[in-house]
Amino acid sequence: MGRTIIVGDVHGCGDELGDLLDKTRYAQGVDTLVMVGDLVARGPDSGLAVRRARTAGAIGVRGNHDERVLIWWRAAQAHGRGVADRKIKLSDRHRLAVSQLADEDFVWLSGLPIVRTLPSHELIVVHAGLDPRQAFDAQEPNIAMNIRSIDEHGRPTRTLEGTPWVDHWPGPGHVVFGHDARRGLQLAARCTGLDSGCCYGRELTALVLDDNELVHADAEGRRKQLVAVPARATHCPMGDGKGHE
Ligand SMILES: [Mn+2]
Repeated sequence: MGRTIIVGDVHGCGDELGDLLDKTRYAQGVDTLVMVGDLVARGPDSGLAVRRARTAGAIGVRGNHDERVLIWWRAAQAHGRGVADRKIKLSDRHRLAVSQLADEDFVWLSGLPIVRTLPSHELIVVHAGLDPRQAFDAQEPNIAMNIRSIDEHGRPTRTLEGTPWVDHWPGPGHVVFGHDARRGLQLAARCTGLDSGCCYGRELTALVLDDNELVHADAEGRRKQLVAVPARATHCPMGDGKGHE
């Protein structure tokens, strides 16, 4: 069997995804390619990003931005694109993303689950994180796609206030996620955060594991399991973290 390559948030950076597949020497049909979600928006070409992942045979989980464009697509499927444009309020970046995506891309995005496991690596993959009050397979989708922290009352929040959710996850399993470019790479004992901010001009990062290999428990060992490529440009300014996305 081949390796498992788990890729952080691509956010429309299709060229950098190509660079990362080259650098890791991804072998389609041999290796397993797993996306942590948020393939669309912010970067220059959401269509290229999803097409690259899709045609490379990737699996993955759904991110909050993927879900946003899927809300538009479901309305377009049900009522037509004109009605969807009127009824579904999209930001400029999501409107650009839906214009770049083909039907095949939407179908592929719509097949992404909220949480998935990679049993041979004892991993759980989710876009934003897990509510520590619930089992990994009983998560509320909006929390799993948006959480960043646990607030002072012990509740999940999408903001950076409180403490990172990774500090609260009791296990079992090791969780690989994205979504939190402001905190960047997170190498906690039971969790690995892979959003290294490619769309903001930083890096696109993958966790690369051999067949049945487990993640290193310590951060130094885990760094050796990471492969990254630099962003080709600063595609988007980073917000203040107070917005809802
Ligand atoms: Mn996200």
